[in-house]
Amino acid sequence: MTEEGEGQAGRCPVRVQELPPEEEARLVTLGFKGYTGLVRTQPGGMLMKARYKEMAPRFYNFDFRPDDIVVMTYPKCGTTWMQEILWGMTHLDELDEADRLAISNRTHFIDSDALYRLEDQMKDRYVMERFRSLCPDGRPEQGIILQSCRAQPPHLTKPRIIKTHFPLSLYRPDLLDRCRVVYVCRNPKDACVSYHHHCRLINTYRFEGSFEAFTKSFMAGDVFYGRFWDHVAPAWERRRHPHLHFVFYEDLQLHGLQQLHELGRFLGLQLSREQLEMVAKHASFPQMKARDARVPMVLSSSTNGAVGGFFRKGITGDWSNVASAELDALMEEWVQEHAEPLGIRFKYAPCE
Ligand code: PPS
Repeated sequence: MTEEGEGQAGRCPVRVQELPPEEEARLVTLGFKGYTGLVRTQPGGMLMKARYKEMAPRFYNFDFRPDDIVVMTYPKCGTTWMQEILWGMTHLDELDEADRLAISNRTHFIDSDALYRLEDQMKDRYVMERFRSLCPDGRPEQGIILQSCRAQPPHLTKPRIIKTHFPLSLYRPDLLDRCRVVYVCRNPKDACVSYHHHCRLINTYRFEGSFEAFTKSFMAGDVFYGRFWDHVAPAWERRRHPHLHFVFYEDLQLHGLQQLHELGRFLGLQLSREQLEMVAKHASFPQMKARDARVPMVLSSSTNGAVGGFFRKGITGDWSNVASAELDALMEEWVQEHAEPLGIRFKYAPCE
């Protein structure tokens, strides 16, 4: 099998094991109706679709380029917002293009090749057109997005903006020496509320249980991408690496322009205040939500429209609207147990 990054690629040490049928059945009973054919990784403890097993070496050894910008997040922590900010910063002269092409098609969500069924991916007209034109000899089963991303001509185009929810531990340890990574983190309470909504929305997960059952599964790492802390901790520990920029969703909301200024500096871009304001407006929640209504993102999996949309509320503190006092106490204990040793202090209110 040809692996990404041949030549310099190392052996892929990621171990991938099928979830025992009784464990899958337990999760289905809790309400995760779409949880069939799952695997768990070591390291990372990541829960994923079985397709990941054959693809793991391609992700691990993916050939990142020095000018790539990788957006890495645990799900629902502000990925799409950051994708739009980064795309805006690197396409200041062509922001209108966002009205023609959804953000999912202006960037590369490489996990898609493990997360979604091939037949669902092949229904996405834009994705397939891009794949056929960039990779005329490509074989879809070897990863449509991975191959399209790899085939994007270097030097002729802007930097690739690559979205991934896979944690650092599932990539080669020298990832940060090879490209820049923007890591976005959100307080786990609001991330959990947002993830609950997402799992009801997307049919890959098809969650039909209670919020309480979801929250307990979230804390146990029995949701796609596994435990929140296994994802956040490795990035947090490397936050001083010159190629890693660690951002909190809440800070983006509270100190938007300051955060964009620091992000621009990290990327080596000289952006004026007017340009930063332009990007902030371009990536604001109302603009992104309205744009999505005109040019919808294709999520490569059918959605349950009755549940609402992807751009839900975009606020900090929604947890307090939905969690009972008992559930909050449970979550708070769990947060303190893990956040304190790391020295992370999360913000839970819109104006802390
Ligand atoms: S995903 O599916 O994991 O890629 O989702 P992700 O993009 O990480 O997170 C989705 C949540 O981010 C909110 N969002 C925003 N908040 C503020 N400003 C902007 N521009 C913005 N864009 C997206 C989105 O509404 C989801 O949060 P919730 O709390 O569900 O509204």
